[in-house]
Amino acid sequence: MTQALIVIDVQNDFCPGGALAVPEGDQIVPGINALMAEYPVVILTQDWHPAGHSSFASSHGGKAPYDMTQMPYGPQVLWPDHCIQGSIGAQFHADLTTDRADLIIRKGFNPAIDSYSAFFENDHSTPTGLEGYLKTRGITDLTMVGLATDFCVNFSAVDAAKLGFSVTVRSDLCRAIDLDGSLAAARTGMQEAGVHIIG
Ligand code: VGL
Ligand code: ZN
Repeated sequence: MTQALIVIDVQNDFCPGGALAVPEGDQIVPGINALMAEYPVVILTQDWHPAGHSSFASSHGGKAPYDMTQMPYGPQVLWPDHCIQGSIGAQFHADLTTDRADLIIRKGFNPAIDSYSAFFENDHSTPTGLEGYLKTRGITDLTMVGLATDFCVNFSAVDAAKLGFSVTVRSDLCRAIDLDGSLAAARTGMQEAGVHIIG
């Protein structure tokens, strides 16, 4: 059994003051840094969108942030412009320890498809490559922390469980956006997928 800590999207735009700020998003940083010491493998993910990305409300005439739209792959929340490749907002929070990361996986770079999950784009079929990376390294157990509980952590945890990993989410080291009950739905979905939620 080999364990990895997956730190999801602890980036400036998801922290207070950022473009898509998650309440208290910055408060989890010290705890995540401390937790890294307990894992032999640490992986970071980074939301990484080109300007004009299809998940941005600004790319859809007449739509406002947090409206829904229909994409070829299903319903999609439209977001404020965030985590644009190379921007300050896309950088990791300045206090996050990044030195321990064996791998930084970027996602959401396909202009036409959002990617909440670290494993698959939102079409649920285009892989990011993370599954192969973990399996070829013999990693079987994943602990996930980061932002946001109800979107990228949720999608990553559920996909990982479906792929056969043992998955634990440390909810004390995550924070949520919570749109229209999305946090409660995410918790139920993760539990149904066999994800262990602790903290
Ligand atoms: C995320 C919305 C849009 C996340 C990323 O990291 O949870 N949420 N892009
Ligand atoms: Zn995004």
